[in-house]
Amino acid sequence: MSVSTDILHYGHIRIMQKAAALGELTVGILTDNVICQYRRPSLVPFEERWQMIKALGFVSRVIEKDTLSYRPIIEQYHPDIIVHGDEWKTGSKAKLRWEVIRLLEQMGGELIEFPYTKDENINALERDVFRRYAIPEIRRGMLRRLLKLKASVRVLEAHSGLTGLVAENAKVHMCNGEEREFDAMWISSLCDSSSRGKPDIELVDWSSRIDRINEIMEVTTKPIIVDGDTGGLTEHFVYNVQTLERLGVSAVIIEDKTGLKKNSLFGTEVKQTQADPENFGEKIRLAKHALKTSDFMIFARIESLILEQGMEDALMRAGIYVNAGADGIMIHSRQKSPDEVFEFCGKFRHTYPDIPIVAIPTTYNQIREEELIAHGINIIIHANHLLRSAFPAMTRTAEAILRDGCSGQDAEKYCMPIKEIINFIPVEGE
Ligand code: SPV
Ligand code: MG
Repeated sequence: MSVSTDILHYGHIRIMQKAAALGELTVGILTDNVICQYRRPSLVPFEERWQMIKALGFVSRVIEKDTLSYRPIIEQYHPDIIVHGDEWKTGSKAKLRWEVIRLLEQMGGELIEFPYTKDENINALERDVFRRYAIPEIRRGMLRRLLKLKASVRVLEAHSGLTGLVAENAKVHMCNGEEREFDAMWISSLCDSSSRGKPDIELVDWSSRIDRINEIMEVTTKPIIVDGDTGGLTEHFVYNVQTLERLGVSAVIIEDKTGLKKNSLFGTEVKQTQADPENFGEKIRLAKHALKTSDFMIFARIESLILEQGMEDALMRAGIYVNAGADGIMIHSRQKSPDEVFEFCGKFRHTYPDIPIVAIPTTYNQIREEELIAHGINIIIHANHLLRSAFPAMTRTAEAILRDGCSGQDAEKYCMPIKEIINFIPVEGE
């Protein structure tokens, strides 16, 4: 059998006892990395999950399972029987199941499936466990864990409770059986400001931004990366990072600009001033010093390519910021091609093989995740897409109502049924 659960309930015990009744039971414990291939990082680390199963008297042997596929284990151990709950007959694990059936046919052996116990108590227990991801102490450290466990972290912007729920729940089933979700959320300054009808110039004050972050955190569980603009005055930033840390935010990214900040996608079309790198490094150093946990991360965002200051400038700044204690570097570009970002990554990686690199591929958005990952990018942020997709839809609907003189014609076609949106919003206690 293979087990990945964080907690053991009578459903698990029951199925393991049934398996043990068939012979000597070996349990494969899924490693933390493998779990991340199909769901969130486990709350209980591998070693503890291992001890938990090993302590069960009816388990003869515990082994490490470091692939989702059963192939290596079947080839190495030649089991007479593989036991599994019958829930994998459909859904994302059905492919794994067929592979097991084929391999057992070839190598001799049998798949025995027991009904998967699901009752109200177990559902409630599993819901309770899941809700732990929202606890600030747990949520805060999740980004660091993801960075350790996954080649890259996939992030989507959220600027309200509703968009937070979209980022939290969006899921697609890929042809290869993989279930894809976003790992984390980005609270973009552009989207936060724009959704309030304000320009992206650090006009929305920190208290309002923190209200928005709270609004999103209240209804979601995924880790949060906050766009901290320039970080403002160092004297203020050292307080603001502590607030974010206490809330359970995982990271803040601040950009090395000073004075009136404008959105980076304007580039040199508007007047923007890059900060003195030593001063910016000092802002990071002092903010890191103010933190109380090692979970919270501060990323330095380099605007040299945006402001056409050249690759050498970007690399020089990266060195200063890393030495000041930055937990990672965000390299921004507004080119259609990723070439300058890739060049930066190659050169930066030469000196800093392990420092996370963040990219926001808004303009070079034809490049697939795999290619960004292959160039050493660890966090990929889709920075404004929920806002940009909602806005044209809203405008189209507003214009349709004006044109038709009622909302029952074209506008209605553009809208989802009220029931669907109501059902999308979870209700506590139901
Ligand atoms: C944001 O999303 O607010 C960003 C990214 O800072 S960008 O708009 O590309 O500058
Ligand atoms: Mg921004």
